[in-house]
Amino acid sequence: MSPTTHTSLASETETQAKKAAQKCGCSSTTPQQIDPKLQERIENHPCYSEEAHHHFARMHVAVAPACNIQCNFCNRKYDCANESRPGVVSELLTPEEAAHKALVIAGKIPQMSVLGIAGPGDPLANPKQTFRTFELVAEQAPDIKLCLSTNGLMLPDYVEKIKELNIDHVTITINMVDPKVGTKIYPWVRYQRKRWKGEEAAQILHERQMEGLQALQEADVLCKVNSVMIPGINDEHLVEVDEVIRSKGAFLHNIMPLISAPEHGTYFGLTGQRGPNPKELKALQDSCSGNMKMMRHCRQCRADAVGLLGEDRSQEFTKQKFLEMTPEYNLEKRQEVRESIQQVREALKVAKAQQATAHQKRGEKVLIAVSTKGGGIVNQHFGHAKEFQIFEVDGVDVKFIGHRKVDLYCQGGYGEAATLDNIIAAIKDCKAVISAKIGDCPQEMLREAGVEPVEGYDTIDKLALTYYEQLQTSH
Ligand code: CLF
Ligand code: SF4
Repeated sequence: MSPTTHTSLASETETQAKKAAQKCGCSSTTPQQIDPKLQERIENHPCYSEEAHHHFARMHVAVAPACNIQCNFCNRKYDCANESRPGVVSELLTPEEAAHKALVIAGKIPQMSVLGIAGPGDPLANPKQTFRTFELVAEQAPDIKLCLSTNGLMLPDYVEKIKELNIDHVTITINMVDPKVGTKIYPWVRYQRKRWKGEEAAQILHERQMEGLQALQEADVLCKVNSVMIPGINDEHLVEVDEVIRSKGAFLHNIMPLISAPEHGTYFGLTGQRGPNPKELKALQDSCSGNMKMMRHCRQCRADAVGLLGEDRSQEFTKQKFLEMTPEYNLEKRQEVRESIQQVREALKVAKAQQATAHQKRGEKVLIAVSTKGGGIVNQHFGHAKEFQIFEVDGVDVKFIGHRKVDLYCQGGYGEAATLDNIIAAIKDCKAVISAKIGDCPQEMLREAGVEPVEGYDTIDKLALTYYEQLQTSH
């Protein structure tokens, strides 16, 4: 998307949001629940702020091939499964190529606010490439936030370096705090030139992760913890993991579902270990949510992901393509785009507050699916959705609880019946699906499946609450 396209999308979104706000005439904004200084640090980070993920994009650069542990949900032919979708292979880059790519994308997608290194192996098992990349990007594009994701084994050795380079966001994948559970997840760990197995291996990893987490807190680096939910192995245990990491200062917990397709050739895939279904995942996230923020909008993206979290633009920027592109990084233009996004966000906040005034009667919670291209607006046709965002609505709050990936229904002018069946299966626990437009055939089939098709083009909050109100009065 060019800067111009983005600006027009922004103003279109802004107009929609402002219009919605004006209709009810309310001007108050939603109060922030976290410390304003902290809020500022996460404000434009699409992973650390759920609200930001509707507006800001991230990019990953695949500069880190080696790994120092083995996870049973990972096949080394593919990218690190701790922060990416299993079965995906990224093109490896040198730090110089990675910095070039960052500058190209910063020009083409000015709402890209974060550069992350998350693989294809473990970034801290490749410290030279990882830190060189961050150095080059920080020198040439100072407004891009730097983000690192690691299994934590080598983290205690690099916290100082992380601080020095102003890497303000670090993710550690922590799947256990009990080495006995760890033996079922990690067959080995390579540490201090030795390969450790069994409980010793899990013990080393656990101690290093805890030490790293503590050191990040002391250094005032924001830390998110990712955990892979593996039913029957660590699902119940993750409640304890959540408590421990919270007590040690983690800012955000992201519990992701295990993906274990046999064709990915992972140990879990080949032994028939299943992943959780959306209901199980939500139940665990709900039971862990306590005082700590829970991330529910993770898309388990690739080690070379580019774009908003719900979109994958990596194929527009393959190595062959981006090396031929001239970087058009322009700080001034990027700031203008940021300001226009800020206006949209303000307008959305006003619209949200206005909805809060208009809807004050809580009722039974229902799930609603929404198709959106981002910006907090229902602005996508049903047939163009590659995912549906799922909201839990109770008449007052419209809470984002996750997403469901689907195959595209509209295939160049006609709809695929089999695809429609799969889409309906993916959202059949929802009372309604709201899209900018829904064709007659899907409307009929959705109704038959008990999912009400609703057309609308406005803020997600407004359409969801209006539908909820209609639902209540029709009962
Ligand atoms: Fe990348 Fe990770 Fe940084 Fe985000 S991803 S390194 S924190 S910029 Fe985000 Fe992607 Fe989920 Fe990761 S959606 S897989 S949590
Ligand atoms: Fe694979 Fe990442 Fe685990 Fe290493 S840390 S084995 S790359 S999932």
